[in-house]
Amino acid sequence: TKTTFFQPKRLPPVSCPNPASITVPEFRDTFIQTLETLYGKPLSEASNREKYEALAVLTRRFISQNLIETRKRQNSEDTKQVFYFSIEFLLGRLLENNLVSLGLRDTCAEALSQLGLELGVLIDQEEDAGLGNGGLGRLAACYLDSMAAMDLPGHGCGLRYRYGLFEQRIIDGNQYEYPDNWLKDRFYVWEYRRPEEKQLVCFGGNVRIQTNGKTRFIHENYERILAVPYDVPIVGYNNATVNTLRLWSAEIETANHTCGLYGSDCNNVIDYKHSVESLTDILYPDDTHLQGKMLRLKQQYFLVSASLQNIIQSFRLHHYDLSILPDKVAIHINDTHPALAVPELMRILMDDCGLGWDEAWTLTVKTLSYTNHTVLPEALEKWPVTMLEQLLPRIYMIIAEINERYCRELWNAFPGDWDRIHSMAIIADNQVHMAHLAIAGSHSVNGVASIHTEILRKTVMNKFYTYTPDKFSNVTNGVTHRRWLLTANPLLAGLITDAIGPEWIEYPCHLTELTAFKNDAGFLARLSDVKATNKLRLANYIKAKYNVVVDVSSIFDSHIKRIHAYKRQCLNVLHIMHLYNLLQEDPQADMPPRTFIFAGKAAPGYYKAKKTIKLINMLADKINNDKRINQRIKVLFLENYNVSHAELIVPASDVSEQISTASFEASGTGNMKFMINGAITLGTLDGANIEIQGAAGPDNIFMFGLTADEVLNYYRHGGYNPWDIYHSDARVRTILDNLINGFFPVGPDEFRTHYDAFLYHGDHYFLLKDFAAYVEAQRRLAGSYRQQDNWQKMCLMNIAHSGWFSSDRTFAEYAAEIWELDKPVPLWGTPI
Ligand code: 4GP
Repeated sequence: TKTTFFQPKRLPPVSCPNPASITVPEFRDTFIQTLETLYGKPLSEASNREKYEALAVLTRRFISQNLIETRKRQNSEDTKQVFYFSIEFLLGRLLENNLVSLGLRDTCAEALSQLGLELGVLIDQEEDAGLGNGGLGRLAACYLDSMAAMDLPGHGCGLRYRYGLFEQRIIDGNQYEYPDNWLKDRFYVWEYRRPEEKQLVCFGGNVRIQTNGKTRFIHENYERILAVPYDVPIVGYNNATVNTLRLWSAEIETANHTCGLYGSDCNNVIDYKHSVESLTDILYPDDTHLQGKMLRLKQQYFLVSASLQNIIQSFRLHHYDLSILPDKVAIHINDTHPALAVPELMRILMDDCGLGWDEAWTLTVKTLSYTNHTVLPEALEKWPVTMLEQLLPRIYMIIAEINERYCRELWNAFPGDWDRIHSMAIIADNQVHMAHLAIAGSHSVNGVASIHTEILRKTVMNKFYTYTPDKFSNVTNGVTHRRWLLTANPLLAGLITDAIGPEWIEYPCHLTELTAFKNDAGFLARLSDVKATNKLRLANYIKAKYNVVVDVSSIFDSHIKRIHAYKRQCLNVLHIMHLYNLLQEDPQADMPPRTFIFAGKAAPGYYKAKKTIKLINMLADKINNDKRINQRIKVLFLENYNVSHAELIVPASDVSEQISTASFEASGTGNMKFMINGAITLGTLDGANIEIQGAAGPDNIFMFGLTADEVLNYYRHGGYNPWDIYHSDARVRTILDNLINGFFPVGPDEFRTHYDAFLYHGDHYFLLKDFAAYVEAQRRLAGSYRQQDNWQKMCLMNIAHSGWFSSDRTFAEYAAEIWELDKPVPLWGTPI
């Protein structure tokens, strides 16, 4: 099966005051002026960090004008706008991306080189904005890029965390978490603080019901926290569009908190200030204790309340008639974290705007839509009723009323079916089920890959699907090919443009034109050269940072993502241990050299994931220091995985490990980044891997292992017996014994959790069950790598069919089918 694209309609060109018309000398001189103005020192005395900031400020000048124009245009056109609510936005660095979008990268590089400076060095001065954790947050960032590039009026709404997730350091093989002080106590060049657009968010207190005349709910005695927005401009590629990511920061409302209020002890005010500001200190506060849980809930409400108040105020500036709200505004709930948008929008429409329940409910549902990103039960959020009652009394009243009405509706549809109603209720067993709230309060619910949506329909959300099938749809994820190919892999981007012209940058479906080169030996050789150069770049980084020399002719096999049992980094480890044992037995064994690259963070409270990091590092130590082996295999764990590291690793990888237990990975997006960069997927039939296989063709991917149906079927029948495999497969027996028999120079209990999980807890993620198939797939892959002509052809076919996985396509689907934006967007059919 092959990709079939419906060619997108060409959209009318947007007139763009072209910053690219600036000449190199002008750029150079303006850069020097900017630096001198900022720091009052000559270039010769400035640090690299100062030079970076000057360059970023100069770049921002080009952006600001377009930002002003875009705001003006979007307001005057009065078209429908999207607001994407997300607790995470994993932006990464912005300088290079912005230069590329503005068409300034080459001018800038040339201007700097005339000053004896290297653009790359200054780019490396920028911290990653680590305002996210994983796939969901990076996806949100990709969508922002696509919205701006497609000139869609869409904005992100999030929180401005003072600290990112954490900075991971590996010490003696263990993960240690350090504060990710991404702001470095300096100014963040890319943001505009807008205190005049502040909002007040209220917590605690009580609700007084006034019943004389119309019933009114008066929230009183609450704590007021100021939400101050910081706008990060999101620059469209080669158009004049600049959208915004609005990040809210918590501040004390100084007018009401003078020293006097606390007697003469001013320190109390300072303490209070710190406690208020700590609301937006960190992403995902530790929720293993009550205080942390409360903080998370507070953050979620802070995000939705500030954003919604802001949106409704802006709407009312231009419209009297609230009934057209869904024609002008679409609000998207990215996973359940912003699900309090449902009751908060109800509150605003009723208490602040004076609408009745029914009208407010109709508008709320029409305005909101919701995406689910995971089927992991622990991620489906629930909040204790008491916590909501205490922290958000008015919001809780509204949720209770929504629940009451929803259950009544269900009773009418399924009279007497208490079990069903209980399992669908928004409030049950003293808990508020956020996914249920999001489903009830949205007009659209979607999964993020075909198989994921099927699983939602058939199992996790089956009862909701049965009740309201029309709400459910699939929108397979995508990634921005502009960051992940054009910016991160300029050599490959250049090669592609030389071959098929630059249209693919705005219309990635044009990448299919590359198939014409699949038998062009010269082109395939150039493709191979590009990969070799990228591998060398990564090898140099590894040498400089870890003092490990890797063989650039080896297969670079990368497994980079959050560390989680279902993502099965351990399956990869088992295979490497197996190769090690093979080479011990037969040092001449015929296999191409391999470099196994791991990177990823483990959640701080996730013991087993942290032990997995230790296991990988112990294995790396053992192999990399074994002279008999280390010319054949190397293992690396690259610390502090983030967007910038991915931008270095992905273009340099030959193989993309996507080996989650089938049915667990909702979609995956790393798989798409690798595909776009011509790495070959080694994967299970899970998430978007299935669609990648459909697009690239089965000959251009290595798939193995249980299907999702098989996995789910095992669960229905109580799992399987891992001891059968332990006893029947000597390879497995040896490796598992190695975990506890002193093979690693650690105590016997170091990896006991893993050993026990395999053998005594039923191997929940089916690693042993999939082991033989994985080893075989690895063997086939290694064989293929030796046929370099064919391998390069496979790489090419992946790149050629990766356009469908651009977030431009995904976004077009959301825009047309879920948000019903006014602007026509190109739709591309399906990849299979
Ligand atoms: C992730 C999913 O695990 C991943 O499969 C998916 O590609 C991504 O969302 C974007 O849809 N989920 C999360 C999360 O990041 O926190 O649940």
